Amino acid sequence: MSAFPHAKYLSGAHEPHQFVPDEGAEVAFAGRSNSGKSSAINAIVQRHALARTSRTPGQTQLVNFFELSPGRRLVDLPGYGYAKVPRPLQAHWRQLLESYFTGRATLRGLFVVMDVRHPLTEHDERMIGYARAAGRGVHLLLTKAYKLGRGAGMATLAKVRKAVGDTAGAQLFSATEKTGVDEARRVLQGWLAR
Ligand SMILES: Nc1nc2c(ncn2[C@@H]2O[C@H](COP(=O)(O)OP(=O)(O)OP(=O)(O)O)[C@@H](O)[C@H]2O)c(=O)[nH]1
Ligand SMILES: [Mg+2]
Repeated sequence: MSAFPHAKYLSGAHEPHQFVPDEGAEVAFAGRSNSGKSSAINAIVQRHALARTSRTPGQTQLVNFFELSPGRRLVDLPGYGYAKVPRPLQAHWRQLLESYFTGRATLRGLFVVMDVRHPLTEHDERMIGYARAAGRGVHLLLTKAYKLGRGAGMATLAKVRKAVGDTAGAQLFSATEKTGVDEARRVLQGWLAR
């Protein structure tokens, strides 16, 4: 049974004026394209295909809003850092993300989703910076944890924790192996309960 049996897709925004009304509480997922944001959302919500996933990078091209329960939302942000996206579109997404972070009063926390093999890119650091500047919680998901093996995964986690200090939480995560899903869900529920 899902912790969020009534979760549903609301809408996708290409421009800030299309964001759903800024009421209630919201938690967002940011990360490099193909890092596993949409897969993480589905694992945490325990719904197979709530957010659309793809092998092809650049799948999530809109700011996608999901309702977990009345007034409680998740937001799947467009992935960044995918070189094949045309530059004008990349610039547009960057502006869209900036206006999301600066303007969104109901944003409680941000998950930054990073492939455990490529953590803390410059774009990831920028997202963490936006969220911290806006006074929001940040939690890092190091995804595809099994691709690195347990020892190396733990070593990466220790390095990432050291790098971010007390500005963000961090954990290993695997949507396919269901590692760290309960831990991430607790963080989400903690943010939404406040
Ligand atoms: N092995 C493994 N593969 C994963 C995991 N999470 C996601 N994937 C795979 O990685 C690919 C990308 O996953 P998505 O969830 O679509 O990634 P995304 O970050 O939403 O990508 P964009 O929407 O393009 O930004 C898919 O082929 C997933 O099946 C994981 O935990 N382990
Ligand atoms: Mg996606």
